[in-house]
Amino acid sequence: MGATKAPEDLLRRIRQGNRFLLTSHINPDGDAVGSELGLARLLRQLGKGAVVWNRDETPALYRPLPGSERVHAGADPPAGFPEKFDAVIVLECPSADRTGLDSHLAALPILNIDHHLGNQHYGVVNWVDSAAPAVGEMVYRLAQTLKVTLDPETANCLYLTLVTDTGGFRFSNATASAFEAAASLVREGAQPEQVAQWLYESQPLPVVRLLGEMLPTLELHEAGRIATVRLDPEMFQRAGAASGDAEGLIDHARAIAGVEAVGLVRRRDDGSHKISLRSRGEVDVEKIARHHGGGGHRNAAGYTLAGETAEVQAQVVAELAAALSSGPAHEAAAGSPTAGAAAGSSPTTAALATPPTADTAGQAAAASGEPAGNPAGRVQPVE
Ligand SMILES: [Mn+2]
Repeated sequence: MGATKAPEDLLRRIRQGNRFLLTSHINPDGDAVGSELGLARLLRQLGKGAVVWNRDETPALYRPLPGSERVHAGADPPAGFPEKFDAVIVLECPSADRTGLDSHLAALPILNIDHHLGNQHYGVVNWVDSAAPAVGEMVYRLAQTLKVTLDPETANCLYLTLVTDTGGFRFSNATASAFEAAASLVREGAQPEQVAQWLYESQPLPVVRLLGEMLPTLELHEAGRIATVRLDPEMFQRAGAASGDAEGLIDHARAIAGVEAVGLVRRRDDGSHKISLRSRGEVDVEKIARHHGGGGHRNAAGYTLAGETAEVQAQVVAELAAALSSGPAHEAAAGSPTAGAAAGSSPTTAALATPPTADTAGQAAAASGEPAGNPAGRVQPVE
């Protein structure tokens, strides 16, 4: 599937319309927010009105993006909707219901711009390019077709979509066209250093303090193939951290060489335990979570367990050990530990790089209360 051009019908509707509502999926990620804000600026450059409306708030991570303060968030429509709008442009969203706003959106023609393989073509116009590294890259192509010269702020918005969707140009969707678009956007004024600082160097202090609380609890099991970490309410208190500050901390344990599966045992105020599991490659932790009434996807899942912390942790380790020995990763590892490590890491990259996989994962993970990002290295909102 090569890069496709924006369909004529889309161009015509954009040229003829005066005012557009832009939206994306619930729990918006970098590609969603960057594409929306970038396209909104581009439309305004064409003399059109554009309002971004998302069901959920913009994650703190993406709030430095220009225009994020103007995003309308929540279940209630913005002023003048729908009568003052000509069309809805839905970006980076595989189905209409994933906007969380579909009952409202039906009032207007929907222009669907996306790169998910499983996109349901719910628009009157559907521009779906599953080869695109990010929807922001499609918006960039749209700008070229419409002959709009980007300003540096718009270039930054679209550049951010490439960084987040490719995991900082690490996933297999970091294709030549991803780098080409990135290079063009830098030429148009995007600032990689600035964007990297927003995404990777803007952690609130309590998050780093909480990491400091968590790391001494790190234990390795099964000859270093399983890692466990723990959190409890006292640690949050000492770190001055809020509940959401733990998001992404588990990835520090998964980044250890040789570790194939991680369990985070988090004791809550009421004494129950929230278990978060992460794995590499073929090691399936969703099965474990589902067994306990939780959910997620193969490499990231969560559930709740009652009991004493030590017993809960022992059970987590036992179930992860069973998952290791039943997965193909184990068979690969049987011959040589070194080969096993390599076999464990490369399929992860391949599996997680495909946008539909990642999105399905995010969807399921969100349903289970797990972070909606890609846990194997995608940028995760740290709020
Ligand atoms: Mn995307």
